[in-house]
Amino acid sequence: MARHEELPVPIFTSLEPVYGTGSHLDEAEQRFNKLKSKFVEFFGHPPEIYARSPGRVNLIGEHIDYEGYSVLPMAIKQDTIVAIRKCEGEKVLRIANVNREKYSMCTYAADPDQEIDLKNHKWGHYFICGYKGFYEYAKSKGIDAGKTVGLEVVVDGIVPTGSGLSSSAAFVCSSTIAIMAALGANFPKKELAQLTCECERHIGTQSGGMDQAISVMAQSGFAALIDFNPIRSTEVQLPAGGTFVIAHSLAESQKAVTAATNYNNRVVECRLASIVLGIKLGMKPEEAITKVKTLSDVEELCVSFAGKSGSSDPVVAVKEYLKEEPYSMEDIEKITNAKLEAIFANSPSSLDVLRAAKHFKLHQRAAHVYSEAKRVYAFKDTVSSKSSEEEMLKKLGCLMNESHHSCSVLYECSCPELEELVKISRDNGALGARLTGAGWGGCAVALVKENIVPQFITKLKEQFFQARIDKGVIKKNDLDLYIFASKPSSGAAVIKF
Ligand code: NG1
Ligand code: MG
Repeated sequence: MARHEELPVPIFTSLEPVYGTGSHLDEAEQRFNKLKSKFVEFFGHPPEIYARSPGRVNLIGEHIDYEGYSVLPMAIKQDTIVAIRKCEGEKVLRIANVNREKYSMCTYAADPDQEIDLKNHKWGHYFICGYKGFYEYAKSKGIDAGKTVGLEVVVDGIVPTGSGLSSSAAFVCSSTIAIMAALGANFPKKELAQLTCECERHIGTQSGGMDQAISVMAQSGFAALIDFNPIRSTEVQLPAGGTFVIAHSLAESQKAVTAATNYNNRVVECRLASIVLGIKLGMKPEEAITKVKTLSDVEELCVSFAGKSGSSDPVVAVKEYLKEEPYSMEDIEKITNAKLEAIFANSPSSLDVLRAAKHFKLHQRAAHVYSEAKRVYAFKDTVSSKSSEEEMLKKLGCLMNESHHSCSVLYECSCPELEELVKISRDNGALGARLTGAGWGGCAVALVKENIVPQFITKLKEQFFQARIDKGVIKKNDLDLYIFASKPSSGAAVIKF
């Protein structure tokens, strides 16, 4: 039997297979009805087909997907739904949103080769990522995508934006799948995961592939271990007695805007750390510069070095060969024998990083990546071990706490609000709590025993959110958008009523 990721995106004729039954289904039905009536209101006729793709919470494995290491997220119920219709006449893409006040209609030419105007950020750009991605993929596979046609689109996203829950991937994946369905194609899920990851990079972040992979491939009831190169997803059954509670720090992280100093900066630091490690461990500088792209590329060298001291831990090589003090650009150029600007000449977003950076913390970033990669496997091994549920939950909580500490101290991607939220979570009985997603704002995720979830949520509302309600940062009625328990939800789907 084919693995599920080899199969195409499922096409359903009702909402039940996606949203289950009960209040969830009722809510979904209302949203789809509203989406359809907005479509009629904007374009004068109903859509042909719908697509949906969920956000995700990463349980462990932060900032390591782009270094080639496996991660362990689960899909959440919040998703983006897209209604679409081809229009043969005008070659225009009209992208509207049910929330017209916040997101006004964006119009683009129906041209797959158009460049995205990064200096002028618009919400519709994420749709264009998917649009370009669809045609790039079709071209690379020799699939005839037919003549380009105009598209009418309405979007409704309920994954909170800038929250580390991957509203962007939910939007890019649902858009790509809607385009694919409207044009009568259907690609295997793992190909879609790869192509949506690549096409989201048109927005200017050098992202890894975690978000798109889980959004496309998630299976209801399971978290997933996602491996890269090639992309693969393995279901992970979480212990029934634990619940993951997601809470928003209310600091919004605008990744597309802060890329040069935050996200892309870390990607560049990891690349430099891997090149320097490669050279210190015997590679010629030119060889390291051309061949080494990620820390996983030099892991074997690191491990064989560590082996001499009886260890198998690549962090041993990091301690030996990367100094703790930040590197200046000149420090690194002495080692690489090349200008950093030349090394990154083909990557405009990396050149932005070089211009913005004062120094590079190679030791800390590499130590985080190698240790976090190990924690992912420890997490996976713990849930599949024979330990009692009590012990299992305790161990998972510890791993989450260690992950947070590493993100906060070594990777420096936390912020005061996240630190406060994580502390309050632990003080109120969380077995573990950590920032989730890219960080610098957004959400924390806490592992909480099932039987204390309601009181845990009440305590967080009192101790973290109440002061923010008093200051008018959020409205009391919206609280459930900012703190909620989450079960593993299902992945992307096409819906044709
Ligand atoms: P968020 O910020 O949650 O969308 C980002 C990246 C992931 C991963 C995490 C950090 C994108 C689309 N996603 O997630 O690939 O690197 O940060 O673990 O950039
Ligand atoms: Mg994102």
